[in-house]
Amino acid sequence: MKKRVLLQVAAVALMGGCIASAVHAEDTIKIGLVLPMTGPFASTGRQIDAAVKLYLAQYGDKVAGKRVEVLLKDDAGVADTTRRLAQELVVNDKVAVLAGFGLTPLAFATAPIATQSKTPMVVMAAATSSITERSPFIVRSGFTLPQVTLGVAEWAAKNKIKKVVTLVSDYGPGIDAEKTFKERMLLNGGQVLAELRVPVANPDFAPFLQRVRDAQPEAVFVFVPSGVGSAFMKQFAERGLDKAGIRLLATGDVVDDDILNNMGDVALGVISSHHYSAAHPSALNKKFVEAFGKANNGMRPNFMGVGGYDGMHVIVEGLKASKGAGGEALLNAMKGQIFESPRGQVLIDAQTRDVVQDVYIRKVERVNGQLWNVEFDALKAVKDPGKSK
Ligand code: VNL
Repeated sequence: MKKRVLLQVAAVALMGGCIASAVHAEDTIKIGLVLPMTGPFASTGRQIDAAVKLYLAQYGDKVAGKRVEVLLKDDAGVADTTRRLAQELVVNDKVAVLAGFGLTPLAFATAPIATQSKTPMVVMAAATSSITERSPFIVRSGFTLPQVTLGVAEWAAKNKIKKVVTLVSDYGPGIDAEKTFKERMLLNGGQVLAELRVPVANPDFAPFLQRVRDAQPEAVFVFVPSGVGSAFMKQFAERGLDKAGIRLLATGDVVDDDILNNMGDVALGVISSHHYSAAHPSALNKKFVEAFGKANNGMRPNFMGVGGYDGMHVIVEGLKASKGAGGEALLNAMKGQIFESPRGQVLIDAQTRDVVQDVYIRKVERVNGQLWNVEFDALKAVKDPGKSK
């Protein structure tokens, strides 16, 4: 008797579960969000996850009468894991769109899955120029390294800096940055004394900084991925490069807003160019920075957070236009979108599926006791120059 009742209860519970999940599946649109939530690039995952949550909290999670559900997966920054998770999200969870992708190798590894399954893939972080060429289903909501490097290279020329050394992380985005900076330098009559490439995993900057010193340039141009700037700046100061009269020029990745405020005086005066600063003086950005901080224990959004926030905007507006459909309908609805982001005006170029945006020249300054990248000049509506060659 007891056993039978138990079995009945179990059967009813099972049926109920099936019905609930069937109803659930019909009423939801799933977004597969794959990010490095652990490992050396966890700050990128943390920023994007927080921004995606903030977007849905601010604008609601209802689209075309359905609820948007984000399935967050941690790839720990390992490409094989990203690929496997993306495959499972497409095959088992039937997501309408894949999103995230904290690093270039992770985006490269997933591109064939997007193509084969015709699933749109929104790259929120990874920034090597060629990523969007790996699949016609890739749309980028962040930036490219050639795009942001142009600004600081032009600043160097304008400020009569002729002799530089470049120092970059030895993989896609670093090589893009190195190439762009060098080309601009040469075009403007400058000279690159040495091109140094530092391993991505557990970088020890000391021997490279010694080589920078030995070359006696007027400036060193640096790219390291988001989060790594802290270790770099510490060694830059320890080696006394800040006191040796060698100017530090960088992309905004090095002085990223997630870590800038803890860098100390060594960061003061660093010139960088980037598409986003938390100090961007627009009303929309002020609201964004405040709401982001409020929801996340005072955390300051960085450019990764903005890539995630705008990526959600592109997805949600795309889903509205596609009436909740994924696949090619969603892809087409994401192309050509124009909107105001916390970074300024952005356009998703329908041809390249990359972002066209302003790139700002900034200087690290202390304002009200905190360090900020203060924007003082801008290149308007910059397209990724990496693909025109
Ligand atoms: C990449 C580019 C990653 C720029 C970054 O931080 C970054 C990439 C994690 O393409 O791997 O700041």
